[in-house]
Amino acid sequence: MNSRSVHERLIDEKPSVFALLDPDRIKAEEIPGLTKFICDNGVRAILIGSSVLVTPSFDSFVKAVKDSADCPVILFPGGSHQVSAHADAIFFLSLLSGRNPEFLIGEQVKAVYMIKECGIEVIPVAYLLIESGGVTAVEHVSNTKPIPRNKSEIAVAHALAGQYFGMKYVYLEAGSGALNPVPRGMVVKVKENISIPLIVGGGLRGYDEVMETFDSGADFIVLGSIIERSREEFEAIMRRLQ
Ligand code: 1GP
Repeated sequence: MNSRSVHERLIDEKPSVFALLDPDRIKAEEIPGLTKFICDNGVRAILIGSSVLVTPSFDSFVKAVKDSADCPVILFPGGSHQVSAHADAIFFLSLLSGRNPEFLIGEQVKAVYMIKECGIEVIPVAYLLIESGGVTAVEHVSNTKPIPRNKSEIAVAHALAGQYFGMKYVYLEAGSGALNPVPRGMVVKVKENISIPLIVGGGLRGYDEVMETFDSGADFIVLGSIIERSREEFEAIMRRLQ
């Protein structure tokens, strides 16, 4: 049992990589091997979540990951139905970039009793969706407009609002499988203006993009689709980062 909070353990080791596992895209029998593979490659934490979630076995998915993981397992929920006591913590997201009250506060209120009952650590995160060249699942499901790619000042304003609300991280999200990742210039501007850690994810496909994102100021980057697409590519990126 680790007495330090998940948040304290995360910020100890920046920059680093979070791996995202989507229960809708991974078969139950793959979970132990995949989790071990991800951990052996040095990720800092495993995030679990889905924009939609069609699988009925979310709780057992989280348990199976936790049973095989030697790093923190953090829920990254697409809605109030994605809560499990088997995780170490939950990113308590508010989609600040949008103006849909359901994703700003509605889903969160629906989830709180369950989160309290679970007793897992709650990590508030300012979640900002950035336009990435096509309609992403987050945009469609949340029914919100992403922040335009060329409007860094708008991203900065939302990131600062999250910081002033007391949120622990800002997450710049291009969307899973995004055509284009968050623009470098936007990452630079947001990082220059906030004093809380910055997470960047969505559409990161290779080592060069990952390094550019770190060099621009990301404290953490998130890799999801690449793990599903090619374990070799994921492994190659992680090896070069070490
Ligand atoms: C999505 O940022 C994450 O929420 C990861 O995106 O699947 O494109 O790596 P990818």
